[in-house]
Amino acid sequence: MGKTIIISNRLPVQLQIDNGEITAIPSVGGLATGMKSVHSGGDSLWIGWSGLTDEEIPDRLAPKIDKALAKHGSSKVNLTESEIDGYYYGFSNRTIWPLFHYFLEYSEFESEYWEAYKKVNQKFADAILEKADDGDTIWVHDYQLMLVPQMVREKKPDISIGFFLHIPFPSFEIFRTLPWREEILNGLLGSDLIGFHTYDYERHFLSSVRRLLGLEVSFNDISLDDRVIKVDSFPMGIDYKKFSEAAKKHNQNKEKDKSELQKRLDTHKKSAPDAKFFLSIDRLDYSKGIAKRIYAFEYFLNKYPQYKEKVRLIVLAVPSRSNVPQYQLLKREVDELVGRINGEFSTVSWTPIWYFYRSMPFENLIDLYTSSDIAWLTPLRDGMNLVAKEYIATRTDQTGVLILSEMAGSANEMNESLLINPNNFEQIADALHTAINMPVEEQKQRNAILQKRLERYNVEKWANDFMNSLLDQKEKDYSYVAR
Ligand code: ADQ
Repeated sequence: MGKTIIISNRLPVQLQIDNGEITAIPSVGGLATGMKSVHSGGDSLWIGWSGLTDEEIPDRLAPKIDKALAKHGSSKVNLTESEIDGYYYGFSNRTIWPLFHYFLEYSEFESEYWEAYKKVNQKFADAILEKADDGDTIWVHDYQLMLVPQMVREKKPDISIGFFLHIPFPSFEIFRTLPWREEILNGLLGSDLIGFHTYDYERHFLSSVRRLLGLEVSFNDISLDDRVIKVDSFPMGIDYKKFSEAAKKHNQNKEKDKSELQKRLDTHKKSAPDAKFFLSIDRLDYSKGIAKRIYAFEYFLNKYPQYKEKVRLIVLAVPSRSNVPQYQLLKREVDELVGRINGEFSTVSWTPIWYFYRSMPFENLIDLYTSSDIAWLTPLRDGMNLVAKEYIATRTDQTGVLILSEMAGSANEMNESLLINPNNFEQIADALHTAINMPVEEQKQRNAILQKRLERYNVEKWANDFMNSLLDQKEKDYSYVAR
């Protein structure tokens, strides 16, 4: 059996440059953790962009960087600033991201972006081809690299290629508006296995393949002249143990070991023991519905004034893609909205919204998850939403209520939460009211079921299921060709 090559826009390590010395630190993100079982030892290689453009890497440091990355089984694709502008901030995040999240009006169809996307996808494909042998297995990740499977297939027709999309695949009516729709589909069809988070995304993709390319689709197989491509759903899980154990440890912390944030949260809890914390955590992205959530909070305070001074909304927004204009506009909108609502409702002893615009260390994320009575996650569209799963995993005493948008992929597996339509303020206000008053027994019943499911379908199982399915598919393929 050959090696596995994982390929994604970013590598699973972060580079640190200190006095000319380079260190690569493994990142703690879900994908990096989930792939641990696949990306182990010497028989796997991860290819991606290092996060530094060619202009940012002094020539004398380049070999050191390569060496530091190699220690983590990683190899970088070199990209210039202008390539990152066109491929990443351009086509990936101004064309595909908004379109696939149903923000058609935000999608920019610029041929310059498309050219950069093609060029950079070819660079990633070339980086794979340079390292790949015939018996290897390639796993390509996400919307930034949709042309890579076909680019590799052209040069290595028998190699095994899997592709997983981490964001939604939109319905045919949305997807058809993309000027390069056939090219994107053909790029993906270089794979042997194409995976999505949900069955709906899978059906949308198959419908586009049938209607735009006229290919034969039977159940979830696409037949080409010489190959059969399997399309399937693999809902991504979390590193359940990491979150539940961190929460257990956190709950046993003595006063002196607590973080400043936790001490502040405790002080507020003590001063108003009946008050409830609502938690909202996302990257600052228009698809996550942050501004709407804050409007819905205002609606809730007006509809149920008895909760004034009794509830607090903690908004943690992680800075993201801040050179894209829509993200700058959103930042301004959220800043103003929080200011206006706090100005309108605050009293001497109460500020309704605590707003943090930053990334937080893992420890503080656990402080927030474990201290919040209600997690309120209402994306307008979200491929999966791992925050919802992380919140449940940290509720070691099984209390807590999750209010989750129907538009998140995770809603399919989290029926025991309170599912809402993020555009329906009436329903949201009522869900918050229900959550505040939900008996502890009911909270525990719901969370026990959710926890059992999340513990079983964790991120390692997700990665292994995908890899096993890819191996099966390749075996099936060979027998098909041999017939
Ligand atoms: P994202 O859009 O980034 O991912 P999500 O699935 O919620 O969304 O994952 C965010 C991750 O970042 C979580 O693991 C969370 O712990 C972490 N995080 C959030 N806020 C943080 C903060 N303030 N500080 C530090 N860490 C923070 C994309 C898709 C999703 C899909 C994932 C995985 O958009 O729909 O679920 O990929 O496929």
